[in-house]
Amino acid sequence: MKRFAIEPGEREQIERLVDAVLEEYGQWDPGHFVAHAGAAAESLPLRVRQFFRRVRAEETDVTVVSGLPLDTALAPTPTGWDMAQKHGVGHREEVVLMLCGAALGEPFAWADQQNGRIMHDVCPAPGKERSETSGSSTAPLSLHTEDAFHRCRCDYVALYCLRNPDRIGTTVVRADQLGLPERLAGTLAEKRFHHRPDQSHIGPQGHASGAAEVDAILFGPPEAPYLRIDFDDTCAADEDDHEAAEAIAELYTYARAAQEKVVLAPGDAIFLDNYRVIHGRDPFQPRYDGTDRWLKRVNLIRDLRRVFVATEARSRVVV
Ligand SMILES: O=C(O)CCC(=O)C(=O)O
Ligand SMILES: [Fe+2]
Repeated sequence: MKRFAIEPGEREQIERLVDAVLEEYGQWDPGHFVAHAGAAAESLPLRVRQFFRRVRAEETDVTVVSGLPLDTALAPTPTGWDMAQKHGVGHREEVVLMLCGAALGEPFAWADQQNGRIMHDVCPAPGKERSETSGSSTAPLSLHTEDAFHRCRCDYVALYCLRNPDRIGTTVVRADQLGLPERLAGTLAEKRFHHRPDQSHIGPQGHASGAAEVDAILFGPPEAPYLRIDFDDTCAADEDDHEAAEAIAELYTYARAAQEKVVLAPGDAIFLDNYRVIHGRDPFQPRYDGTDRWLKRVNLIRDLRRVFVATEARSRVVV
């Protein structure tokens, strides 16, 4: 886990960069700007760019950057991502997250998530309180790696906090901290698990992008392991495989024991390595009065070609 504080001079430089981006690209459209974001991110302060290079090289599991610029005239929190899309709110913060994200990876999106938008809004939505989507509130968002079911799942989830008045925690479990016994790690490393799509990818017709995969939960370098798991949607591939089902339950116990909490403050951005960290969110009571918790979110992948190969198109939107 690494923390990085933006200094006042750096914040001013970033604010000027946001002004320049908004001026140069006219009507703000993240879907259009994204192709230019990597080049624009070269104008972030040098210390910031160097920091993100180190995060990438060292595979830092959890990174929190604080003191990023926030608009003093920030709009009220929308009641759900669809309202955010309709009213187009938090543009300056979208530029900030797009630039920081592009300093770490390549932003991309999902056709069936938030209408294919590249920049998501994470805020409570009426009727979604107990859903397994980012619009939930009174039910906790249970532990998951993002889009665990898909081979194109992101390398990083980037979240930028605009409001968090009740100091609601983002929960994180770092793979390095799990301390799994060898026997359990061995079972989890076998391809005995079905990674099913989560609710956020299932539309009214029950469609989900990409076939669900049968794979391991634990993989990669044993000294710094990778994982893919969604405790709501990962199950034993064979329903008679009780050992696999038991291994998921055991992993959950270890995950809960290793769980940490990061409370994001306005102006904080968190970058979760989606191969090294399981995450979720504590429950809270929504108010729907414009003051609710509100994050911007973007998915980042290290190599855009993984997306091009999966979609068979030079597109940043996975269909
Ligand atoms: O709201 C949070 O802190 C985390 C939400 C989440 O899991 C996500 O947006 O991917
Ligand atoms: Fe998530």
